Amino acid sequence: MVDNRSQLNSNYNQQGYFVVRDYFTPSEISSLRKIVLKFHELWTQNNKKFYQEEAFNSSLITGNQYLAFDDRVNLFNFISSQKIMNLIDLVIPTNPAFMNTQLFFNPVNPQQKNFWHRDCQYDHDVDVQKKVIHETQVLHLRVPLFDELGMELVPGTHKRWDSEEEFNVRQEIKGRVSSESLSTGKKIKLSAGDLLLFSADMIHRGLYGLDRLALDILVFDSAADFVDYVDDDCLPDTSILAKIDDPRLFMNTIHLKSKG
Ligand SMILES: O=C(O)CCC(=O)C(=O)O
Repeated sequence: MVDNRSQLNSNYNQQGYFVVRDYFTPSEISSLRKIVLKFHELWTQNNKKFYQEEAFNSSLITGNQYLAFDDRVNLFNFISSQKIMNLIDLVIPTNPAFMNTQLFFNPVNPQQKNFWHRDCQYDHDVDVQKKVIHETQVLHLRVPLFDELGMELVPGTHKRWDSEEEFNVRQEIKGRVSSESLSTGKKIKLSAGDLLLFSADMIHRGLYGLDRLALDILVFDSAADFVDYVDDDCLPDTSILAKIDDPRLFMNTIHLKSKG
């Protein structure tokens, strides 16, 4: 595992992502899938119009709007399990902090297209994006609950700026659109049981199709200024914290919030 860990670390540093195949047992995935499907059914009923017309993800899966106490405890324990923490610690060795969860599914409209982006482009204009990609980044840990076509990533773009082709497509300029293919894109097919960790600020897009339902866990480095992005509702309260085996991922966020 030591060699494997340094290999994963060097994959992340060089490429901006790594995949661990068959990381979870069928029984771990089946328990997680049951909880997440409960959330998804209630969420889609409550967001009918948005779901029918344009949605491709939901968030705050750990919140208290849709899941009951025991399911939330189990979900928090999955997110902060030894298996997940081992991977987070590899990339963020000091005080990693929980940001949120998102659930990615297929849009109802089969004509709806996916789109290349860096997550930071929704918060910053181009000049700032050029800077933030060299600073601390948010991580996504994707846990597919069914086999899926996965993600398409542009390796190395967590640390480098766009080529002209990438920039024109991602920004939809010079007649290009963000759903076009990129010559530098790398498709990563995923099966239930695999885990994909990637930098949210690298150029990426989801691949729609099959029965995709993927839980993304978002984490950040406590040294970076991301705490304002965290919604209180996705954090455990004291009664849940008492039932989490290793709550440090959540405690780091709660601590940052208290410093406000
Ligand atoms: O899977 C998708 O549809 C997009 C995923 C994505 O953009 C992300 O995880 O940041």
